[in-house]
Amino acid sequence: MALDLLNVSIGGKALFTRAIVRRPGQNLADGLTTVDLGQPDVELARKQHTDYCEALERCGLQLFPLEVDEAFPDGAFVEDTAIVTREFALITNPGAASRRGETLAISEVLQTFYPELRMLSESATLDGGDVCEAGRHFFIGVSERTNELGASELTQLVQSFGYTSTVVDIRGVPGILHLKSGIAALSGGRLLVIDSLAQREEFRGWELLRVPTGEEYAANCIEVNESVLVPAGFPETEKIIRRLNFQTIALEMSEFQKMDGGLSCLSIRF
Ligand code: CIR
Repeated sequence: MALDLLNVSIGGKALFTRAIVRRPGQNLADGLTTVDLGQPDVELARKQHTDYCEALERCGLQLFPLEVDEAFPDGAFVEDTAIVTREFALITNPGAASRRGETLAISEVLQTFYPELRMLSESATLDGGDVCEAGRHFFIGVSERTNELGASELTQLVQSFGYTSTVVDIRGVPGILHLKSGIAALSGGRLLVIDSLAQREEFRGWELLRVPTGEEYAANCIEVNESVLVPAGFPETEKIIRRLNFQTIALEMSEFQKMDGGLSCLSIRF
């Protein structure tokens, strides 16, 4: 009998079974970035991406790799193009004009799993990096990429499926491109947060784990089934996560960090 891969859970926690990924193209360095860390080395980025994919496989995920498309230098950051839950898949309108066309390839894969793909209205923008799913709650960032209309349309969609949600305006928070550059949800109602978001009203009532100063990049980590993938080189944050009895997998991310990318943005997990 075929296993219903969209509905696997252990102890009530939904497990991911699949991930969509896309290797970085030769022109990765032509992508958008706000940081000044130098040009990425494409061969090293590809090695780091291979290690990332292997880690997802070790966590039990089946990979669905998209073809590299040199028309989209930011194409490896697939997370921004769709919001996928057990109940629905929404194709986003990425906030950067150069990234708009990335959604086509994602739609083609997702329509094989979801009979109907949800869409935003034309003037709504939304990047997946601004969407943080924490159990049955969504934090939705308004940022330089996600506009208020995008956040509001996603709010209506998630609420129609019984999720709760909070909009978090991160415009003006220094050093973060997306909401998930500064927070990560861990099971058990915990949020890993950078200092500049820790005092925000929107997170009251959640157990906050503060990312130590100097390790802010490590706020972008991802819980995948029994493990938490963390960027290598941020030992204090890794210790905080291990103390909660998670097993961690540390991955080198230097070349993606140069392009404003983190662990969450390299896959769509569902
Ligand atoms: C961009 O600026 O759009 C890409 N260079 C990086 C996107 C990172 N996405 C993410 O964190 N979700």
